[in-house]
Amino acid sequence: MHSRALSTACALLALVLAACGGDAAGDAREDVLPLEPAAVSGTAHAFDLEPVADGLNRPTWTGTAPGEPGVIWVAEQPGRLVRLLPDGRRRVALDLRDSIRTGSEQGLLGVAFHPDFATNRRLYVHFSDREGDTRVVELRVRRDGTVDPEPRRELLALDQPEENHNGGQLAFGPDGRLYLGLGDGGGAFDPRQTAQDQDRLLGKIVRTDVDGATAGEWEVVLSGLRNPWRFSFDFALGEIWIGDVGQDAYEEVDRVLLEDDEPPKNLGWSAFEGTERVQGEHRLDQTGELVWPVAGYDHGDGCSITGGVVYRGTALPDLAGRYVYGDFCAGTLWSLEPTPEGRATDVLVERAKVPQLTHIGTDAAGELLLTSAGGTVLRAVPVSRRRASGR
Ligand SMILES: [Ca+2]
Repeated sequence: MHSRALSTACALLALVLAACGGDAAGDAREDVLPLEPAAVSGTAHAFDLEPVADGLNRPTWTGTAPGEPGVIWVAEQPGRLVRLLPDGRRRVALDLRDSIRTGSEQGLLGVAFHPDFATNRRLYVHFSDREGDTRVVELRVRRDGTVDPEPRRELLALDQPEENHNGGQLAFGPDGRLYLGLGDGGGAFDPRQTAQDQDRLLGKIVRTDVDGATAGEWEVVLSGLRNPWRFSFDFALGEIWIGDVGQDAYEEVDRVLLEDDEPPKNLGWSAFEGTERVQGEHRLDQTGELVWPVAGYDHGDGCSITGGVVYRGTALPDLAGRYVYGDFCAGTLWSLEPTPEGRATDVLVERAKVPQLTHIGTDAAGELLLTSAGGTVLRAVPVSRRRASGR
């Protein structure tokens, strides 16, 4: 009786252990039920689009510098930074074309101004060098608005094994650190298994303290990313929103609370694409909490997500507090409502479209600026009363 009870207990324990994972490294969360991403619940017409500039050469990013609200900066993929002045003129502020290789996913990919730019004039750029490897450098903007092309500092030089999945976004977080999104190194299905490897920067969101003694040392903040082309911070809630570009099936919106006292959270790739287990030998690292996408769409609705921003402007009341994102291929734009539980609901398809959408940013007032690789920058503006009423 006693021994039967013991053997039953052992059998149960064996089952539990089996469920906990086959090997010592463990796949302890293999059987965890994914949280389902929010699905589209309707359509909306929260804004129209108005041209800001056209004729640009494959623009990848648009933004403004602290202390200079009237000037819009645009990054062109082949390596120029262009300033759009309030009077309509445009000026080339920086030309790195001789230092950059441009491919479908290579080139000038990210730009960030130091939070104290108004006084220190420091600018950071992320690009693919002539060998196609990742570089992040610090530059200085002169008083006349041009940029000294000679880097003050190089903050990152990282080998890129393939042309694709170089990440892109460069942005300062609520903690004043400089954050960078890096893809898994490219190819298909993360062939080098980098995204789950905590010892590599590829397939991660990483950060460095540009103002400290450790500038240029990059710390992994989030792991398990495939190609975080665009991400942004919601400073109001201390969260990061990421558009992680999918493989064959699913484009992800990821929403993560930044918690410095926790190990880097794990967004799942390449063990998971969306909520689906990737077939084959794709290890899931056990270090950090596994985070499921809060929304997304399959390849019937697009092919490559462009992560956006939580709207904190004032001109578009229907978008207040909502996260806006889109798809590069379909040009579709969506918005969703963040829930207090850290998830998402009320996903709406917008009427406006931006084909070849590379970036959704904001101007100094928090209003949306949308960038198309086709050469245009657009502003989201209130729906005109005439059109809204159908007259
Ligand atoms: Ca994921």
